[in-house]
Amino acid sequence: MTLNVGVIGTGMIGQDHIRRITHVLSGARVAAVTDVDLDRARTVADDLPGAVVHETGQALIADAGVDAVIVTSWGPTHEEYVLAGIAAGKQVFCEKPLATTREACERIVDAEVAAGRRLVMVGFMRRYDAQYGAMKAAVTGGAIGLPLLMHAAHRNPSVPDHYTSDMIINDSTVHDIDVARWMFDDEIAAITVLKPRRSTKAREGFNDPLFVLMEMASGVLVDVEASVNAGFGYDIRGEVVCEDGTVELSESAGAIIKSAAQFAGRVPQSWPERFAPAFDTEFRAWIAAVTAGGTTGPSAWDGYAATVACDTAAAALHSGQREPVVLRERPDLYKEA
Ligand code: NAD
Ligand code: ISE
Repeated sequence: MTLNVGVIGTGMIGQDHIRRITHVLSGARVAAVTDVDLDRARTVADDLPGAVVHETGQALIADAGVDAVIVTSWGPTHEEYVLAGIAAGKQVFCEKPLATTREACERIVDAEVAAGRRLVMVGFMRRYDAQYGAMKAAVTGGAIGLPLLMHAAHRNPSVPDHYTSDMIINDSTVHDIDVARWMFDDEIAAITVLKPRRSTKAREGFNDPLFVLMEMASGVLVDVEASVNAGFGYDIRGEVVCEDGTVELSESAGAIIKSAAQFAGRVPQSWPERFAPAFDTEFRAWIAAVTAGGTTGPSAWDGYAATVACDTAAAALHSGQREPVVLRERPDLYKEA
């Protein structure tokens, strides 16, 4: 069976997901697309045999020829499309963030709980990265003892001029927040954000880098250096310190060359380069789960918890204080079996 998917938002990542579904993976085809910029949607559809262009996301979701929906539009539009997908009883893959406010995420969680089954997967693709997977296996395997700390860095080479300090948190660090919750199977209890010396590459008033300190409910501490003007590349670091050992993300997915008393390897230059295999694995898992009649991976609860943590981190950035993360009670639908 081929799964017919509709894609809402044919910008950068929408086009990349369309490419992987069309040319890399099997089991699904892009049957419909839409974008508020209809010319862009039409241009993308030109390369997709048989794909319909809809004038709105709502029309795409209502299309009987669309079995499942991928939401890759601008973050503030996600809520509307995810809710419409749930109302139509269709499986939805939503790129991060699930929604941009706590209240919007709660409306999605409430709608899914009322539907009585999971219909939403959120695009936290690091959970599908081979290195993070190996790290989690080492942490949960027990051979290196109880986890105590995690050190992480999320370095972007550069960002557009409109980027703000809050976006370092809710656009970038949101992935580290999800990794922390997933790695330790725990919620974040409190967040403090410190402002190191400002990079001279950051414009006036823009705090870059940030140092985000998360306290997990278990007491594990997770620190993240989040920076967006690293220049040299897209550098994702992570090390979990346990009682009897440590586990660290590899230096490079490629070869390390030793020559003339030096060693060198490639630093990825972008998130699509660093995480391409993870995105492929993520979509392979989603297509298989939806074809089998369900979903998988990061849930609407995970999307909600990440958005609340981002709001809390932004509050901590502005208050300079340690801020508690306050979540509502987790519905049974999201309790692990
Ligand atoms: P983009 O600006 O390149 O594309 C967004 C598209 O959405 C544009 O084509 C825009 O016209 C369209 N759009 C805006 N409002 C719309 C509406 N109401 N209805 C339909 N289409 C609408 O942005 P992007 O970089 O592709 O990011 C899209 C989403 O993917 C964001 O939520 C972003 O956070 C997420 N993202 C995730 C990752 C990741 O690593 N998982 C990486 C990049 C982006
Ligand atoms: C981008 O939107 C992503 O989600 C990337 O994974 C992240 O590393 C980058 O900082 C964001 O801008």
